[in-house]
Amino acid sequence: MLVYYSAGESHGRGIFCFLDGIPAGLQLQPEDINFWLAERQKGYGRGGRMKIEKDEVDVLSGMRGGITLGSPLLLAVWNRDFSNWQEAMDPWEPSRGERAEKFIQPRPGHADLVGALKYNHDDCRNILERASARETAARVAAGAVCRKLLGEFGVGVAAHVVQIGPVKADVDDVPSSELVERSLKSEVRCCDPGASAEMKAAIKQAKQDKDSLGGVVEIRSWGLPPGLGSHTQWDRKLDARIARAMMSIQAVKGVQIGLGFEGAGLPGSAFHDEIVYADEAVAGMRYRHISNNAGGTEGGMSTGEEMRVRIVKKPIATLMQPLRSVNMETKEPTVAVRERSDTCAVPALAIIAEAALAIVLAEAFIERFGGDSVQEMKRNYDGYIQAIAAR
Ligand code: EPS
Repeated sequence: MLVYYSAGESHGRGIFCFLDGIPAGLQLQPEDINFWLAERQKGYGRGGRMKIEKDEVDVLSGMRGGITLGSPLLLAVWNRDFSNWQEAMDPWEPSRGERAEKFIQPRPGHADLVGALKYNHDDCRNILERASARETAARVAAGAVCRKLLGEFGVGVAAHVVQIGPVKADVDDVPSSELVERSLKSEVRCCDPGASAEMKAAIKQAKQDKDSLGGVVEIRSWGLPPGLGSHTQWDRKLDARIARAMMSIQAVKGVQIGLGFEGAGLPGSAFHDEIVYADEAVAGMRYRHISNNAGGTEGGMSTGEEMRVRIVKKPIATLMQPLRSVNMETKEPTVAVRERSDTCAVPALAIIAEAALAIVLAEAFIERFGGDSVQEMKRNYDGYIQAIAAR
């Protein structure tokens, strides 16, 4: 069992991550986590907040001498901006200071309105602080640990941006082995240099127009053995678990695996991936598919083929030219609150979604090859691979 939870408010003390179930003996360096935290902060289209923060992990429990202990990991990413919000965010004293003003003009598309009603708050800040995508720092920290565990088994995970606003990239043929290097070079995390330049221009234009942009990210994973997840129950299906993890990322509105929605227009004979028996085994598998429209899962289990997932993020809800709203005190028509924000956070989504996939895959690995230590997991993994290779 792998349990991931987070805590923390956007302008509170910090963002915290509880990760229980990582086996003992996983070697970690601060850079294994800090590299991804820093990457998440980058990307063209971010606002002023990222100039304030310099996210770094503080390991509060679960490690000693550079290895995991098998006990719960508690990871903290402290908010530098807290020093500016201390009086407004004090846990004991009533909110005071220049940032204490009540937030009563909910933004369309944000959690402000429904959250304030549901939790009976008269200040939408009590909702937005936790709804904020700042929470994704925790996900990236947890994902970095999970990515390291997957790496022990030769599994890689990478993501790249394939669309921002109306600009689509031509990247279907980019091999996964090049994805990390090529996407990290681009300010919008896109492997197509021509599209990258157009995406940047689209973000610049949106900023000038006081608007925001969404987009599409593709996440891939390779080196997976067949048989992660299970067909036997709805909540054991790997694809269902991936979809849930992706939809839980702030502002994500859709997920597809493999051809997904594009598959609707194809007949079965063109959609399904034919099976061959190959000379060479990959992760123990000699049965291969000659295409991969399924995107790496069949029957809720990994097939051994590359995993391909796409997700769509809606445009950011905070607009510098705000949409119509209602004053929650007077009930009079007004416009939504205008807060400092990003114009586009799709490049950051690539890093976050990669982490989300790593968490789900690590969970499935631990479930399938479970052991108290990495060494024990490896013995279990090797036994399974040998059995599959003999089939
Ligand atoms: C966010 C609003 C902005 C973003 C923030 C998410 O923060 P602020 O309100 O402080 O300007 O920068 O993202 C992060 C802080 C982050 O670390 O990704 C929102 O409302 O969701």
